[in-house]
Amino acid sequence: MTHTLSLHTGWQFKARDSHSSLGDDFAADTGWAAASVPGTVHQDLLSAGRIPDPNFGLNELDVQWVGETDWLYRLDFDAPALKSGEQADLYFGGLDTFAQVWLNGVLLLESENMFVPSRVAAAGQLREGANELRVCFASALRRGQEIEAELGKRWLWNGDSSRLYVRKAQYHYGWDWGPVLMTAGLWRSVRLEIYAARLDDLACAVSVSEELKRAEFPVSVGVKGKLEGNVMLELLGPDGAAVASQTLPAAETIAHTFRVDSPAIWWPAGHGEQPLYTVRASLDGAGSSALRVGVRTLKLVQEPVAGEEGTSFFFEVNGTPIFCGGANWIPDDNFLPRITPERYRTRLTQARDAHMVMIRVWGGGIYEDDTFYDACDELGLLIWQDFMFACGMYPAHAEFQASVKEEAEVAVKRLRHHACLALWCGNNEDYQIASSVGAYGPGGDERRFDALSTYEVLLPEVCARLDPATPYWPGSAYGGPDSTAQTVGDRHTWDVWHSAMAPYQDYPKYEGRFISEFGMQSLPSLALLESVAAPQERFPASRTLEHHNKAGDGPRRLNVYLGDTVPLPADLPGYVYASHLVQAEAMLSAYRGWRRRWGRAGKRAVSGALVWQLNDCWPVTSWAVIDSSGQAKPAYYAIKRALTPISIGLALTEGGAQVWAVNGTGTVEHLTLDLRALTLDGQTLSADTREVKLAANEVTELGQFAAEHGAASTLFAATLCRGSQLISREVRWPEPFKYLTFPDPGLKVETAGPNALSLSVTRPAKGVWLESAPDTLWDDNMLDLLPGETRVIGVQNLNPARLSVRWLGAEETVKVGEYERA
Ligand code: BMA
Repeated sequence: MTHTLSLHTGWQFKARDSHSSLGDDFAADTGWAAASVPGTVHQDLLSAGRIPDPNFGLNELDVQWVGETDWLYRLDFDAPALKSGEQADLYFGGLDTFAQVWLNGVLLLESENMFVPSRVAAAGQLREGANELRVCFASALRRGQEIEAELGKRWLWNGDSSRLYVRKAQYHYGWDWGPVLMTAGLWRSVRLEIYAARLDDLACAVSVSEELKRAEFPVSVGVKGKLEGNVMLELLGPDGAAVASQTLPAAETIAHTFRVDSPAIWWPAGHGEQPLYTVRASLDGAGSSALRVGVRTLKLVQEPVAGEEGTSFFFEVNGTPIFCGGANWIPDDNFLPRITPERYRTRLTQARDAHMVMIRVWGGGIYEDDTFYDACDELGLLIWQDFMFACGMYPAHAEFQASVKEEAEVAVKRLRHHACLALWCGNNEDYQIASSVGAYGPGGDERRFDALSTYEVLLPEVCARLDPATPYWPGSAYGGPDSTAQTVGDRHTWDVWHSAMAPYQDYPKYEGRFISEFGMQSLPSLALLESVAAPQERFPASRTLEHHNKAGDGPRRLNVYLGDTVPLPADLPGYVYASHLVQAEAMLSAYRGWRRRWGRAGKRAVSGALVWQLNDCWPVTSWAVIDSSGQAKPAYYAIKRALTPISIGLALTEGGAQVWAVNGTGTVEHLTLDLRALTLDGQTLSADTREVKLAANEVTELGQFAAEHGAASTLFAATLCRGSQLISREVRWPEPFKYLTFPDPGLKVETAGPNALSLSVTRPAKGVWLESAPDTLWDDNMLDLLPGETRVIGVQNLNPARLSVRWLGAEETVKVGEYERA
């Protein structure tokens, strides 16, 4: 029987005292405090009251010493006597980062890569009864800087340059949205396993015939230790019922293929269900191990785009091309062990609820926890998985590559069975930085691009060997020699915000075949901001506000986009609102414009748009559409509207507006299109209603809507309905908004049942933003309202007493009750 002893309680930690020997330091009676495992030293210092909360004010600056210090961890634990033939392994899920581990005074392990778990045979050192486990973490910052001093400084964007030599989550060194918090500690689980035999490396690369009629589940598993007794392999259906089983004598490797006719098929969110089968292996008396797998085909299709240059870049699942609206994911906290499975699920559910189907796990973070990918399997979110390299000219000396190879093998083996996994990707923007320093692209000297061998030889070899069914892509962005290519590969569209600071209205011009990054900064929610900035540190000029914007030129660029778009705000709530409105408008422009280019079969010109970024790791002004308290910003609702399965679009032209609709469903749709042109104070100028037919999984152009009274003073509204059911709606105002005079809309907010509010106006209102409690959830928000219509908005956790509203042109945020009484 396997006996597993979780080693999570009873740990202590202290700062290493360099004046005493390591032995004396570990044996010291004083200086120790309780430590959390899994945990980080910052969490432990916080709970011991020894550091202030780094998320508040400028505190981050005061805790930098933590990352420059070496830390000791110790645990005394009892172990049972080993029986004859038994082995004992110590298992460390993750050590952050330069760690040495001793058991009863014997050095058992040295580890330098936080992404690689360690399993060490401990039987030789383990004692019956009391045992002493000791761990020393050297400062990753100092160790990295020593290596850098020896091997040379290398180019990078973001963080201390020594990070390029250290296999530690790169965002810990600070990023243009994240603080410098150099954690250390036992960040994933720790346990002692005692066994005569145990199962290892359970795998199942499900495959299914093209017509989805017949699935194969080739299960394999290894047995370590004594090869006695039997292994039972089982396949359970999505309902948990047994489908098939096979018992085989224990051997070093056991394999058996289950075949299933008419299997339940796994689909991305919005395209079908997410049934998951379970494969389970059980070894007589030694427990079991299981994986959940989904049956689906997945291809990355790069084919000609009719009438255009280059090739498409779309994902086809079960033979259906999928437009991948979605987002980039960064670690949801600076202190990784604080992210619970529930928090992962909440954040990912928010993404799914906004009609996103793809999440990119960005290369400056971590290979996420199993529970993250489990949630994506269940929610139907496809995963674009980067390997953990970001914005740097990484080294490729033998020792470094050996560590990378081990890291990649561990990651691929752990994640390859997930139905959600759509792509392995070599790195984030390393081709871009190589181009920028003349080491890649036309005229570039590729001999200076050491890591090319990592992205084009090492990683593809690991993927081809261990997960041949999942496509591999060298980098994000990547499109051959031109690192900003628009007609091949994926593209990071930073022409808006970074580089040229192009107007967000121009997003459609800066398309790519698949836009894997683009974004617009905004402030976090007002409530979150107020919780981390002292009252005198809030507005207008404040060190705290600027400190909580990590992009060097962030506050300046943000002000340019605000100044281009809206009258300059007069107070903090106005500033938050203005930045939210601009971000939401930018998202609409990008998602609507690019999705219009989804085209049709043979002409998939743009096939995905992943916003930079879904989430935040601390309270900050950033490109995130959900702040670190979990509150969705207005941009979130804008994206949700633009990605709704059937969506109407309007683009302003000199003479009026162009109209189109995207039908992302698999069926032909017959709907009613209603077009209206209005004056800014709401008089109808012209109206048109017609029946439209929208082909399945295509974009249909619906013609031009003329502005008879001049586009500069006309509001355009388009609505798609199925009978009386509203399917999609778009309103376009003349831009820039800052020149418009907005009349008081005469807004009425009424209760419409237990979980709904109804909204109506007597004059048009732009950007109506409802707020209540921080945990209030809205179906839709940041609305454009027109006279003559009533909008019903679903809402959960509404606190009516705190319900407030603001719109563009309002002088302040007003409590709903007070506004209506006035
Ligand atoms: C991207 C990302 C990040 C960065 C973001 C915003 O390219 O890959 O490196 O945070 O831009 O600048």
